[in-house]
Amino acid sequence: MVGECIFLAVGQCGNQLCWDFFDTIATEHDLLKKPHGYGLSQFFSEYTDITDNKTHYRARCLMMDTEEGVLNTLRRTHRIRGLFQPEFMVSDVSGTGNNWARGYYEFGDKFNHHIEDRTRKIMEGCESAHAFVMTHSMSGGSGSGLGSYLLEMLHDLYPAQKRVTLTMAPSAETDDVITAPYNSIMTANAIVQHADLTLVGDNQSLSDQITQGDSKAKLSNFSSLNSAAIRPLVNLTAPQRLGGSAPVTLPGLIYDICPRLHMPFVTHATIGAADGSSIAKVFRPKKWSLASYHDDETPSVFSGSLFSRGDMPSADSVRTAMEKIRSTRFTSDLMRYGLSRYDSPGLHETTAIFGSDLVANMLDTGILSKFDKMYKAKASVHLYTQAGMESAQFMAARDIVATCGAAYRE
Ligand SMILES: Nc1nc2c(ncn2[C@@H]2O[C@H](COP(=O)(O)OP(=O)(O)OP(=O)(O)O)[C@@H](O)[C@H]2O)c(=O)[nH]1
Ligand SMILES: [Mg+2]
Repeated sequence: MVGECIFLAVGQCGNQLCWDFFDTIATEHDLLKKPHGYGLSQFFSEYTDITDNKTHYRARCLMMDTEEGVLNTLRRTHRIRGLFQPEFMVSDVSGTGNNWARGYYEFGDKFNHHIEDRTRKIMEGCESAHAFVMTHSMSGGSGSGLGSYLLEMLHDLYPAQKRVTLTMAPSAETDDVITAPYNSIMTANAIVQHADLTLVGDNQSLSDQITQGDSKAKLSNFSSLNSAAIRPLVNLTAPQRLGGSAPVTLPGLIYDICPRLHMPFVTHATIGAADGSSIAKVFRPKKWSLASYHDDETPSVFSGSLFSRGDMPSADSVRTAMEKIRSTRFTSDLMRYGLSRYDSPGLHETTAIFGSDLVANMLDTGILSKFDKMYKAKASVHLYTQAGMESAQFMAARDIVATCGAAYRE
């Protein structure tokens, strides 16, 4: 029996990531033609349609937004729209205007019953749900504010299930949301307290990863960024979905990766070919999904796991690569790794996820300093207090996040 994962998508980025994730795994399972994979039930429920007497699938998923445009477009145009039911889409018309407080207070209040009821309904369709996976961005108002509300609600109502987030953080140089520093710190604060594992990426780093740093190679939309952003989750869940020699569950991964960090961010990278020499490449900044502000651009690692798809690298080459990583950047002996072999023809990828000080760096020198600058000038603070937030909450959240960032370095 494979424990189920329930997906929760919040805001524009969250919903687009979620649909792209399901599109990718539906393709891997050939869901629309010849479904296969012993762990299909992890993400999909089955039902028989009496009109054609065939088995059909539905994503175990609840979708939320404070405006309706994104969900309307997805349900009208996306090629896997048949996997999603309107009953599990919760939306409104006004949006939050990039304001965490409106997402948290106004829409938390407004959607509360609806979300609770729909989540319970999905839970009732599971035999033993073991995790929630939330997709969202930190910088707008819905994915951040309503997402924070949701994490808190899940923690309260379903403490036994792990809460995993796939989170897009603002990029260092190309912030496109003015209030992103406030929204990001308030969201990081909620993640620290209510999430068990966060896979975090930023658009600039993902774009560099795809274009290999070629500034002329412009990305015209979010779809290729999203393919890169969801890849770690696709790969990490693959052994359980498709079968493999060392199936990994999300709760098991949390146990391995975050054995002692109370701020459970991880960083990860997807690399091209699964041989020992390229495994070592995960330490090259262009392969990371999150920007680094380190002087020497290489993070310290506290714990980590590697997952390979397709052809297995030889045991020797893996050992050599791991030794290299361990000897250069490892600050403890907590390195654990699992290599899983399972069928995925044509795919040669290794996803590495590391508990590291990369996120501490991002928090210390990136978002936190922008937050401090804005807060000192009291820029836009009134918009948050008008929406129900106390001004003291800004600094309280900032201090919790900064403390957690510092804890990585101890
Ligand atoms: N990778 C990726 N980033 C996205 C996507 N959509 C939006 N973003 C980024 O997410 C940030 C804004 O967050 P949104 O998700 O649009 O905001 P929201 O959660 O809908 O909140 P509102 O402010 O209420 O609209 C910006 O940095 C965008 O560049 C997406 O599909 N993929
Ligand atoms: Mg939006």
